Amino acid sequence: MRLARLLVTFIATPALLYAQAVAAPDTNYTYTRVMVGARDGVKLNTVFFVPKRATGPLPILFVRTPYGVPGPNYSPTRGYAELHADGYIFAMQDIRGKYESEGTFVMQRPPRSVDGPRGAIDESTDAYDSIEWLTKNIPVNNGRVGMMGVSYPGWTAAMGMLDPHPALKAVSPQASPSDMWIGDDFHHNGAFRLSYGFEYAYMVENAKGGSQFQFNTYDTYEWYLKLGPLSNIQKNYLKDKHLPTWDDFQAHPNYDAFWQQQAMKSYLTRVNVPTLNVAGWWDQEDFYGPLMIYRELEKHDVQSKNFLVVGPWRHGGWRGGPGDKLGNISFGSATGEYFRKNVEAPFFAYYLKDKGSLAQPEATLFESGGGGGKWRTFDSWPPKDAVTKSLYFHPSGLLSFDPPTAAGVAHDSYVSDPAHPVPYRHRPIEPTYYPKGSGWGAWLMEDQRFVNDRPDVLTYQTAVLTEDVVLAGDVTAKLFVSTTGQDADFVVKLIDVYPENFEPDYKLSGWELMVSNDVFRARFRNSGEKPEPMVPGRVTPLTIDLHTQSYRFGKGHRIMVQVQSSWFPIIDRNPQTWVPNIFEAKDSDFKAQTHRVYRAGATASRVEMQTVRP
Ligand code: PG9
Repeated sequence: MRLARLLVTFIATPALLYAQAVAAPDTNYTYTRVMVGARDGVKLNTVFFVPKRATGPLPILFVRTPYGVPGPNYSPTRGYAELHADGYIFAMQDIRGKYESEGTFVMQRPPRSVDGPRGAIDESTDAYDSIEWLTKNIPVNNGRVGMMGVSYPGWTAAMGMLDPHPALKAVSPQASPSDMWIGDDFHHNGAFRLSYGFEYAYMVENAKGGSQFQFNTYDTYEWYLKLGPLSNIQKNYLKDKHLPTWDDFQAHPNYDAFWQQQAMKSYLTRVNVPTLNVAGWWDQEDFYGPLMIYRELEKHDVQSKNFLVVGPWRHGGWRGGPGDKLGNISFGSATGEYFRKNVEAPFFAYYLKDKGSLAQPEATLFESGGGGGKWRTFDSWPPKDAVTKSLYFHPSGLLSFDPPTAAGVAHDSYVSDPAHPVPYRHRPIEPTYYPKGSGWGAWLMEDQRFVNDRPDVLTYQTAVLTEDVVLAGDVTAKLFVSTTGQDADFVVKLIDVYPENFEPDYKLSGWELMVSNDVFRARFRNSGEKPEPMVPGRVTPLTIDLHTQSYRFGKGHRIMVQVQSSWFPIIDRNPQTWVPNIFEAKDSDFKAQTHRVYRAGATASRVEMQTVRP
């Protein structure tokens, strides 16, 4: 069974939904498979479905994927019913080097330089060449193409916008990564996403058609801890086999040219195709990416054709299903259906079929919390009238919008021991894409009470709120820290604490729901390219981007902030002593250290958030 199909069958990874097999062909479509030649002669495996009952020329929706294209026993409407109700030709392609396509796969192949050699290829030229073929060869197409996709296919859609084919009229990059070192799948602020990075690299590169690493331990927390230093992955498991992406992780621990060339930021100045950026507030893989793409495109969006949609979703959670719930948290309405019907379908219908008048607001964001949630629209994001408020850390675990009054120095401290890292989610932690089910998809919704009583987690919480606090915009942690060691990670989590007697659903009583979070590897505090040791005992300021949110902390709830220094095994362990490259650290380099978080006077740690009136 193809890997993509296997993954979809068991865990319905939304990014892979396209490859989902159905029992029989959809009799409403004719299915064709062709090899499309790119400019360098490499042939790309491409399938397309043409509606049989088309009464006139139709536009083409085009998806380029590393996860395998469907066979004839498939319905393009699966997960896309609202869109296909309008009538589209649907085309899908294996990107080069994957499944049935020729050529070499390169993980997140950096765009070629525009003044580089003639005939150079990248994902944008492959998209261009394929669109050229599709529009010339598929009968009764209307000469317009839309690209879309979730995650990797979202990124290939975004790549299609660089020097686009003239027929490319609309693009929806959904959960597209944009910078694998700063904030997407493989690292966050330089901290390596160990379990995801390793398991994904293995899945995509161990075999052309994909495969899964076979863990001999169900609880991967235990497996990764026993693994010891990262170099043991090559030594004890991969042995003589080399995965290009694993080699790259080891060779490029810092934000060097390798990662910078791949990052999308500098290329987005070239884009002028109408863009519908889609993200999920609780996307466990690529939340940074879509927001960054939206903000960069916005800088050049003179014609107002760049839009943002964010809903209460996990990675790809808007594809298929109602989207009324994630993990144990309900949102009071079918948010996925709403998006597909009222945002996605009209966007493509307008640009590809001249249908409707496109009343698409600049930003359509779901405000979660407050006992469910609601869609809100904005003419800019963050909202222009947002006011920044700071939540300060006080003695005895108190969190307050009031700054500390005491001058001088005060701190809380904890011992962070790499031999006992804080689990990032409830154990047992199944392999990320475990075929028999994994908590990966909704881990960001998990109740954070499971770490409250750990001595290496600092917890600060407000009094019970007497009125709603509406977060609308960016969240940033400004910490002042020190360590007895020479490096440390700091994880900051902004949490909504449900009332102890939560009547709408008593199982949620006291639930601690993460609203925003991220990790920062302190060696990169001054530069991603040139990491520096921390000076033992020196108070050090850290600014940690906790991204952006639209969330209502309801009256009767509390707001909580937790600070900790490990999040294992999604983040690799920081040795906390100085090693130039953590991938080369030895067992003996990993040492327990005491970290302090300061909370008074000029070193008052806080979480800043943009708010609007309730
Ligand atoms: N998050 C996945 C991914 C995208 C791009 C690179 C690496 C991983 C995905 O779901 O496609």
